[in-house]
Amino acid sequence: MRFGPLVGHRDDEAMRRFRRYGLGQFIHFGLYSIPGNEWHGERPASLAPEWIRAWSGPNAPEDWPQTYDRLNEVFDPTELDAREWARQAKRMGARYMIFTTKHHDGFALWPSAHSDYTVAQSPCGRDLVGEVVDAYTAEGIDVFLYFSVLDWHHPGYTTTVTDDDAERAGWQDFLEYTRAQLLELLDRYPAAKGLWFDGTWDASWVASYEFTHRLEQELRERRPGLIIGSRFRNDEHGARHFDSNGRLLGDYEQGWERKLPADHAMLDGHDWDGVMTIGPNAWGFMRDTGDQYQKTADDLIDLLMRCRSMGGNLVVNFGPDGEGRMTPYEGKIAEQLGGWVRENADAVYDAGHVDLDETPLGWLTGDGDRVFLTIVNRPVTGIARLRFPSDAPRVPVSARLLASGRELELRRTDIGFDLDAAIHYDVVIPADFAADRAFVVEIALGAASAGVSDRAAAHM
Ligand code: FHN
Repeated sequence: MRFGPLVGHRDDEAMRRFRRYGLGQFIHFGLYSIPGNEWHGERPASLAPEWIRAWSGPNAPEDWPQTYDRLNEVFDPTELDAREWARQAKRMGARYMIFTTKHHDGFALWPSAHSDYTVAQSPCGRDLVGEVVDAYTAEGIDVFLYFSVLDWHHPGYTTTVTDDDAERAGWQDFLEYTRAQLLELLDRYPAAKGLWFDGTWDASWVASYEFTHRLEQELRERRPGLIIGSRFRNDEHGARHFDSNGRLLGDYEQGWERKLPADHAMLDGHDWDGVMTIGPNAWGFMRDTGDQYQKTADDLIDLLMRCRSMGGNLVVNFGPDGEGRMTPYEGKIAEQLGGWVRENADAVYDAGHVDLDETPLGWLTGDGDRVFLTIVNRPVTGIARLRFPSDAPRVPVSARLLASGRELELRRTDIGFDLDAAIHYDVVIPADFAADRAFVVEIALGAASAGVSDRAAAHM
């Protein structure tokens, strides 16, 4: 495989930091934030709002793509305060964020020297990428630059592989423009920690594997330590994310979009993150979410801890309005999620997958000395039971509620299963403990010989 992975499994400081991000924020912001999924009271039947330029059919406005493309002439998000976004993200507990520098419409949120379709050709005139990178970096939040290869604006962009000489020349121009913009992003924003690619599925890009292989090498040389997900390029057989021999193409698995791995084993030791919308499939701003279900803070806590239990990060998406304001609902979610994460930080950031049987009560994370059980489904019995292998060198020795520190009764319970290779540990959840959200039980581990005596012995 000549065009397989350029790097193997990384364990440098940047990747160790990635593993401890825990929670991230995605922001989709661009020209599509202006219509917010509707135009003069009409809206497309079934498109994600940031795809509105692709609107067609009987209710699409006349000359819609041309109208959309001229939105740069009115793009002026005067309410956008990147420092306010960053402070909100900090309160939410995000340790990294991904910002759409250029989405599929091709409009660049930085004054790119390689395009005439950027913030510089709009009343905005500001370098929004620069503002975001500076504001988040100042809050200690790492920034990843989202970049869509797919580009509806560049005349040379084509979805297919073509034999036509003029189209081939156009595609070559497009490749050079893409390379120039990516190098420009790295040069302009040295604080950015990673590139987050999108729109890399068309046959034209897939067939450009020699170019993308060279370009990945160039990007890595230009910025040692840069993190690149698996969605950038494919091998010479068209295999994406993983090459034809099953090796990861990038530093982490980047295919978990609005879906999560079924279990830890299927990840095969790869780093990963899962990106998630708050609505069903809306990344950009939506003026009216109608009866579409909006995830609650409880949903996101559940998803966050599910990701952490499998060693991944959860990235929650936000779609500010055309003025650059966060929506009230998303603002509320950020505060609620942040409140929970603050109280339970030990279970979120430095804790990852633990090799214990899953439990229907919720999600397990651990940091070597402690196991954290995030209880999402509170047991009616008042007993949270965990299975440990009977030969485990380290076993539970004490338990408490992580948020308050309240000590909990812990018992070693032999339930008498024939040939059971597990020992059960029961944590008693006090009946007088009221919780209106998921809560975390912290279980300290100690040498097996120091473990609590079993229930039978305790009652003799
Ligand atoms: O088409 C895009 C979509 O608009 C959005 O940007 C998401 C974010 O991960 N990515 C694409 C589809 O994979």
